[in-house]
Amino acid sequence: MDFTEKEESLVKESYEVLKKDMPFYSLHFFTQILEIAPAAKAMFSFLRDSEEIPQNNPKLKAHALKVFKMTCEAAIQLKEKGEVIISETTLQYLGSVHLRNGVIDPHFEVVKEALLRTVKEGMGEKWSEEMGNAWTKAYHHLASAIKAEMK
Ligand code: HEM
Ligand code: ISQ
Repeated sequence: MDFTEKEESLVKESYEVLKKDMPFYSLHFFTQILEIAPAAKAMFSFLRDSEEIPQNNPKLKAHALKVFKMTCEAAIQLKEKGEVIISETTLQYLGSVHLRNGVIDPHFEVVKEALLRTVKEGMGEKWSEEMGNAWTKAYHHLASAIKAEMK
């Protein structure tokens, strides 16, 4: 697995942009997920009982930030070690949370697409295909680890 320094910096650079406005990007991320897969709404506790995506919901913001952050950390590990290592406790926890909420493999594609659209939105002119590919690779490794734990 060759993940270049350039790819790592593209992910880091865009993560920094997203981090600056989590209320906006977490909402955007979620809106994209529901646009691609409306049925996903029922899986999220903070969405189930509301008509629309709640603005400024602390859980939504915190979770979305974690997804961005973990993908960015995966990129750093890929560059440094050539693989993504997640602690056993974190993996077990994430595996069980996702299983319990009815997440299945094809959903990971939905979240990937929504994640890419959100990075693209944040980066505007600075977005490039290379940047998208770098996020895709990092996300793929992270998602594979969670999926394997869910088996
Ligand atoms: C919860 C990360 C993929 C649906 C969470 C949490 C994290 C997370 C950090 C919060 C756990 C907690 O602290 O309680 C990730 C990462 C993913 C991923 C890193 C991919 C690499 C997915 C996918 C779906 C999904 C594909 C399906 C649409 C959920 C749901 C919850 C959750 C339903 C529970 C939210 C709640 O009601 O509290 N995820 N997730 N996740 N995730 Fe994911
Ligand atoms: C949890 N898992 C995957 C994607 C998410 C997006 C927003 C909030 C929480 C999430």
